Amino acid sequence: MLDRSRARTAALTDCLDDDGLREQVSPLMSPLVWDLAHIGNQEELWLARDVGGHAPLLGDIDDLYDAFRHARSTRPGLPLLTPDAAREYVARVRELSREALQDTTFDERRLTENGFVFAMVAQHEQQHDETMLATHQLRTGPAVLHAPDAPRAEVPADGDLEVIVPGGPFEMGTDTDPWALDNERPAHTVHVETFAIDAVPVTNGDFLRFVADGGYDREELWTERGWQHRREAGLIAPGFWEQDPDGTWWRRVFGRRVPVRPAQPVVHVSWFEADAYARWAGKRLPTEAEWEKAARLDPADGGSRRFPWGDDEIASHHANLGQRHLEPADVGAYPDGASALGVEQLMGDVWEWTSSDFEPYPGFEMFPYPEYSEVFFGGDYKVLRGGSFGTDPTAIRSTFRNWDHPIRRQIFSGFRCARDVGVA
Ligand code: AVJ
Ligand code: FE
Repeated sequence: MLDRSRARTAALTDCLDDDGLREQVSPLMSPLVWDLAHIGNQEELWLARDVGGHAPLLGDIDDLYDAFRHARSTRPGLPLLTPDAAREYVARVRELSREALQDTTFDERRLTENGFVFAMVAQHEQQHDETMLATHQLRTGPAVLHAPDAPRAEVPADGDLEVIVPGGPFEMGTDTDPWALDNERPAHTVHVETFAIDAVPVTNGDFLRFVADGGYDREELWTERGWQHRREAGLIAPGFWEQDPDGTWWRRVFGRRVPVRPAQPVVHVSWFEADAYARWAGKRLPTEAEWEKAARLDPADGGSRRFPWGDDEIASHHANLGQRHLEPADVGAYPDGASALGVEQLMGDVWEWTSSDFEPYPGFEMFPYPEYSEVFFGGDYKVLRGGSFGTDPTAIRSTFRNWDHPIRRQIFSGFRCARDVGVA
């Protein structure tokens, strides 16, 4: 898994020249050469030094690559390693990680403490690879990334279709998943009322109707903060959408201009836009607990599964993950990935905004460092679930929790709606 993440990191960085790697394409993102060396530095801290007991390889570079010392917007001004030096550094660190791996034993059900940090480091690299993919999406200039189109649905799913999720208790989070990060723990029982959830994510076609119905101009559909942001940022459509004088909408996707495909899940929307759409549709966003119950509940035994389709490892027919495609797949394209209740495309395609703030589960214990999750609890963050086309299978499961500010939309974010249903 470490090798797979490194191949992806190389693909995302070897396609640009040194200037491209040093460029800051948006104040929201780091130069790619910072992500590259940060990946190596985190790996050095956790594997080469902590597990392997090695001394620092390059003297005093930890501060440069500490995400908490330097805001993303200031990183181009730092005396960063050159692209070649960064490549050499990450390769040398990897050699030491391999040595440390030889001496580490893994427990089958719960990775031992040293074993866990290998899983954490592999996921960390994949998370930064997704962040680097978002940086690529923000770049201008010719396309440098290539991939086959995502699957098309012969018959796109009916966007109005909902699934009823029965009320009652279910087990949220996990005590036993060896890959789970601290914020996914511990398992705990949560009661939710019976509710309805969309069987598939909200599509471009759905969202176009919201745009055409004046959704961006109707204050009553937005929260107060959402409306203020919509005005200040001048939002009129999802991120990377462009309109021709004749009214046709296009999307800019990794350096190409493509028609807005009605059957594809909408991507690059902020929480505020998702929330306004849901109100326009007479619905609401699901809570995080509702989303997880829709994904995990097995009504046959009341248990919670690792993935919507069960506990089988992720295969390519289940979900659009791992940057195999550079776009979400049409709704209806992954019937094999449906949950036991029949909810589709929960994994992959687009991260799904929920109505929930990012908070610790009852009994949360920080592990192994507070800067992964703990320092973000109580901040201005909404939870996203399920992963996107740019998320690697190692870095996603139905318990995985992502979070971001409600104004953000450079991430591969979409959503689906839910609503209350009266119980007879
Ligand atoms: C879990 C995606 C919000 O990218 O900020 C990367 C993951 N943590 N390095 C992020 C992470 C430390 C994190 N997210
Ligand atoms: Fe990081």
